[in-house]
Amino acid sequence: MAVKTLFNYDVYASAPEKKYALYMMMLGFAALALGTFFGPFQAMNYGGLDLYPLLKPVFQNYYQGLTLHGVLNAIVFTQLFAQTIMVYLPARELGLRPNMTLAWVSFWMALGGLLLAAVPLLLNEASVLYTFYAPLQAHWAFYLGAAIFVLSSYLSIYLVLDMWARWRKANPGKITPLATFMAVTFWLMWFLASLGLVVEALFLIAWSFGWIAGVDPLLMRTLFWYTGHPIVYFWLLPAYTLAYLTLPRLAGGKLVSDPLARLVFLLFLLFSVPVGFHHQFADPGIAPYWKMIHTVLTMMVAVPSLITAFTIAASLEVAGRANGGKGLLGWIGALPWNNPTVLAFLLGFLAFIPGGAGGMVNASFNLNQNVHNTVWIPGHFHLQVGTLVTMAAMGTAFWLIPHLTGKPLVARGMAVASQWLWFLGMFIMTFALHWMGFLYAIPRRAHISGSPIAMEAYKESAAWMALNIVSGVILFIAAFLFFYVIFATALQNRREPGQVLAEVPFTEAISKPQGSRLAQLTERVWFWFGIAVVLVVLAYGPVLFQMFSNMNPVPGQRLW
Ligand code: HAS
Ligand code: HEM
Ligand code: CU
Repeated sequence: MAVKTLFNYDVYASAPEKKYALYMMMLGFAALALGTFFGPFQAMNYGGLDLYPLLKPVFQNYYQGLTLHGVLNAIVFTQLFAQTIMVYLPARELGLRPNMTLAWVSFWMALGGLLLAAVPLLLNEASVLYTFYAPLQAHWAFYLGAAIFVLSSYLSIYLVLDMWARWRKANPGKITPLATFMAVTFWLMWFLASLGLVVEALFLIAWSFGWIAGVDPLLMRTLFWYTGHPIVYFWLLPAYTLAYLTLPRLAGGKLVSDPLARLVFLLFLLFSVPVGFHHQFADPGIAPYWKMIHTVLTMMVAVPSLITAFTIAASLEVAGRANGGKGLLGWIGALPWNNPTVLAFLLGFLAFIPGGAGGMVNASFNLNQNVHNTVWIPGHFHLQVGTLVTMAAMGTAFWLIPHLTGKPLVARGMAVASQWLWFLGMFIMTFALHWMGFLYAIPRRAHISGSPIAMEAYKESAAWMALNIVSGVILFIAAFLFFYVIFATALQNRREPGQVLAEVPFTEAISKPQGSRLAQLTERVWFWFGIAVVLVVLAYGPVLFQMFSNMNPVPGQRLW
């Protein structure tokens, strides 16, 4: 009884950053819950089953749902998760408290921006999809809300740089601890990457208020993809961070190399941004040699993921062998597959292998002609962001919510089931989408189930369409189980002392940074940031200069 009173007291009094992290993360999961709700409807659409009429009169059409799906999942959930992990982990590692006033300002900015953008989204006044390509024009509140939401991440950048500076002052000459190094390079990458979106937002806001009559669609697309490619690493790197820092330990082993992990994050800082034209191979107005340069740079940015494949697999092998696994592959079975967090990462990484291979197909300039704007593309990225990134977040929530709140995980069996089902559903859906896109050229972003002509044209693909229906049902159940588990965990009244005192499961490294030349080199973060800026200026400067000096503004349109 005494214990209960003690822990009902105030868990956050001695660690206010826990409350901040909890609120950020749960807001992100709330966004994911609503965004994911539309997923099965879209999967049914590609199964030839039009369930959208069921959503009327609340949601008007396919594109309103698809916009909510893309915006809430890919922009809102991902950013909020990054603002949780990439602030909380370095704070814990360094034993420093982030500036709590600014941390809360960032939370309220994110929430305020989200609510402002939500109004036109829910009223069908902003069904412009998460890429908001001009000349599609949304209500100003959408652009303004989105801008405020994204700008809240700039405070997160500051929070981490500030903690890093304080730590360095107190520890001169020491090598930055790994989580902090990852967070610093991550936020610097995001700062450089987000500039395209910031400039685009200025145009779009002015345009939607009527201060300027038109915007140039090609310039808007180019600014969008300047941010739009690196944003996928903004989604991915929190998952990688958790995979390096916590997964080996949770699996019962160690990280094989700390310096290699630093190299990976450094390469992402260098190569994430100057590659955006691989989304614009089909756009006129960009000379092919520029597209070729971005193709080559895209192949470079796959390297850190290949290093990650090696390092994480090797660390898992160390864990499996420590658990008693024998022989060539026996260590795989010896991994703790019944731990829902480990399971989520293992399955997520398995999906990431074909997802990454598909990315190389997309990036291969001429092969891209065959897949661009087909459902192959949602097939690709549901393996990446829909599976690995989302499963890493789901899996992490299973220990992080107890860690932050002191409340034990409820319904562990359901947690495990949700991860198997999510993986299975995504696997089936993405398999079907790849096939339908590559071989039958079925377009993405198409409400085919609402069009008898389209259904007639694509009838050869009926078997694959059936798989989409199956996947939609499985994913719906998976999502239901997952959200039940986390919200029931967070909202229960029970707290346990052991949970409150539990530390972040940071992994020990076998090969350490002390004395490593590689680690010394990566430590010169500002120098590498400068090189990243130069690369961006070289890869984008001349093209952007030309576009800015030859603008062809067009007025807005509403097609929905
Ligand atoms: Fe992509 C389109 C190229 C990675 C997301 N991508 C998209 C879109 C999204 C997206 C959302 O070049 C659509 C945008 C839209 O709406 O139009 N992508 C790539 C390439 C990579 C890549 C080369 N993408 C991602 C990631 C994403 C993401 C990551 C989200 C998180 N993508 C493209 C291109 C397009 C594109 C074109 C435009 C297509 C078009 O025409 O529109 C690379 O970064 C991928 C590198 C990854 C690997 C895999 C490494 C494997 C690992 C797993 C190891 C396994 C282990 C398991 C450890 C090389 C790390 C062990 C397990 C045991 C059980 C033992
Ligand atoms: C688009 C299904 C979860 C991000 C789509 C599409 C389908 C789909 C079929 C293609 C729609 C079209 O092109 O017309 C699902 C299902 C999910 C799910 C069944 C799980 C229940 C997620 C998650 C994320 C995500 C977790 C990211 C975190 C996206 C994005 C698009 C998309 C960014 C593109 C939207 C656009 O083209 O504007 N989804 N999805 N999805 N999905 Fe998902
Ligand atoms: Cu890309």
